[in-house]
Amino acid sequence: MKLTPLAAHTPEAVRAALAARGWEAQPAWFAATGMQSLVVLLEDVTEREREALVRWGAKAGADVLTGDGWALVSTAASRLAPLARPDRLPAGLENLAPALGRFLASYADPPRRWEIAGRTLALDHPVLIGIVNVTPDSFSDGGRFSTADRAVAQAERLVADGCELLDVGGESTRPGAAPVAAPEEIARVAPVIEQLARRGLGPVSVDTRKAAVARAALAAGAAVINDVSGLAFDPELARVVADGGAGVIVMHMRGTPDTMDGLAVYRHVAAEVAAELAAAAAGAEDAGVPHERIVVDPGFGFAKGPEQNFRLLDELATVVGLGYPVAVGPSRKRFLGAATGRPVEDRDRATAVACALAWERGARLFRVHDAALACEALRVAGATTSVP
Ligand code: PMM
Repeated sequence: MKLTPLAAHTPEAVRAALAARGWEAQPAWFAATGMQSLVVLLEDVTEREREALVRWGAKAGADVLTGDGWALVSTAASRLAPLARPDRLPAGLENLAPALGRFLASYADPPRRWEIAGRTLALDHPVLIGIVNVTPDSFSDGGRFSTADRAVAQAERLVADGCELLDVGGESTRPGAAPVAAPEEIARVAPVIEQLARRGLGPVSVDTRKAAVARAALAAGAAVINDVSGLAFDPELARVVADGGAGVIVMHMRGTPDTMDGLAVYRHVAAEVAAELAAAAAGAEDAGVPHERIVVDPGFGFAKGPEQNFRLLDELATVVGLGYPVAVGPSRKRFLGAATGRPVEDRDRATAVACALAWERGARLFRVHDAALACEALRVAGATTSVP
């Protein structure tokens, strides 16, 4: 007998091993995803549920670690699947089925498209979102593109370098940045969005937390609202997205740019960010935004310190497990400087590496200042992944 350990970080190695032995593509992919080992963390577990889980684990051959109110379950996806089926559920585990069912469905068939106003973006390859700042005080390009003409020139360069969405922002969200009133923010972004639409550059997203700005941006031709407050800052914003048929990026943060640094306290950052994002996305759906228009973003640098950002980057699959496409925006951020020692103007290589790592963990959209380097990194990362 000859033994070869396979690479088990994705189902790919098992799929390829089966394909090499004559299996057709689809059955090989389903068998490979079924064999993939998954770990789920269960919280708010009652004593009765905990006992039922331990009994089930012993019978099913799954590893179950438990403590007060929680359980960690590790087993193959195919073993976990019966727990999501009401007709095959062991007694006592009825509450587990809906959430587990949603997770397993999106794990086996991840979202492949994002519906935005007027079109669909395919997510079978890395999608670059180019940053077009029209703020005089953005931390990273310091107002160099503060006029509409300069913003348009920057947008042209971003599109030439491979961006499929242009994110126009008129309010800096760095800590301590001066707040911008809605009329001023509209005066900054609307003319730029109009010009981009007129020149066929885009689609365009608007980076705003305000319903009034979102409404004006959609009227000017924007197709996506990118809200760093996760629809928490302005209670009207979710309705504007729903009524406008727009796509939305729901980003995670806590508090406001002024208070967020003091709120970067987590016991388990990936689980907490995922739970808070799930609640924000559910709020969007309750306000009438269809599931297929929603993208979530862990919000690197927002209410997170360097270590928390790196933990979150490593555990990004936890956010991907929510079942929405995931966008990330590590571009030029402080945590990349903490790892490389590089100043803000010299972090595009680090950004490109972070994007490639995020792709490997399931992110599909990448918000960047410099698209050329990120595009190259993501081409390499994308070439290692093949999903039928
Ligand atoms: N970061 C910034 C602004 N907007 N939007 C999303 N979706 N994700 C981010 O990480 C994000 C964002 C801050 O960076 P900037 O001032 O360089 O634009």
